[in-house]
Amino acid sequence: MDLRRAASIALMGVWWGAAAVWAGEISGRVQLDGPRPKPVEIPVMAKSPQYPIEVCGRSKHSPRLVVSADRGVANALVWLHVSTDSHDSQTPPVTVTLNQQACEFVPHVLLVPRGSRVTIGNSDPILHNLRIFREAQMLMHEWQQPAPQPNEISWRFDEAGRFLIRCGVHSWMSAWVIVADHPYYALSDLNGNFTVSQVSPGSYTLQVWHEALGEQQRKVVVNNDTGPVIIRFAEHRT
Ligand SMILES: [Cu+2]
Repeated sequence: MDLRRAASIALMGVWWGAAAVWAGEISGRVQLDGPRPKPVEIPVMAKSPQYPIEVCGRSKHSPRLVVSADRGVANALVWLHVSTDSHDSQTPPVTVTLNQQACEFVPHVLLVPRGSRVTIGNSDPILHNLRIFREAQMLMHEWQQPAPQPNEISWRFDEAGRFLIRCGVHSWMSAWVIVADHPYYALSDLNGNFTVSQVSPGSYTLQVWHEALGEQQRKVVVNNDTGPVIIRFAEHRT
C-alpha cells in the first residue's frame, strides 16, 4: 500500500470516528437499591366540602416517589454541568399544559426550556388554590375556578431552576416545573430510563436530582465507548 492510500484510509477512519461520536448521547437508568417501597397513601378528609370523594377519591398516592416493579425511579432529573454560554443552541421556548385532575397535578414533573409558558388548567368541578414557589419564596397564588368555568392560569418561566407548584387547599397536591437553561437535561421515565442527547464528545459532570431521594454527581466521558450510566440511590425509608 502506498503512503498516500494509507494516509487517506487513516483520514477516513478519523472522519468516520468523528461522525459516529459527533451526536453522542448519555443514556442510563436511575434505580433504587433494596426492596421496592410501598406507595405512600394519603387519606382524603372527606367530611369537608372542599374534599369531595367523588372528585378526589378516598385516598391519594403520594407522587413524590414512583418506583417501577424492577426498581426504576421515575421523575429523576439528570443534567450535565456545562457553561451556559459554551453552546449556541438554546432550545426554543414551548407552551405546555399542567392540569389538575381528580385533585392531582398531571404530570407531576415538567421539564421545559427557559422562557416557556405553562398553562395550568383545572378539570375538577371544585376550587383549587394554585401556588408557585421558588425555594421558600411564593411567586404567585391564585384561586382557580371549578370546571367547566374558564379557569386556565398561564405563567411564563423566564428563569432557570426548579419551581414547586402546590395547591393551598389539598396538601398532597404538588408538581414541579424544571426550567432548563441548556439542552442537556433529561427526566427519567416510569422505568427509570433517561437519555441526554446531542452531546459533544468530552468529559462531563452529570448531576442527578430527585425530590425524595436527593442528589448525586458522576463523572462521565462521552465517546464511542460510552455505555449506560446506572445511578443507584440507597434504600429509601418513608
Ligand atoms: Cu386543590
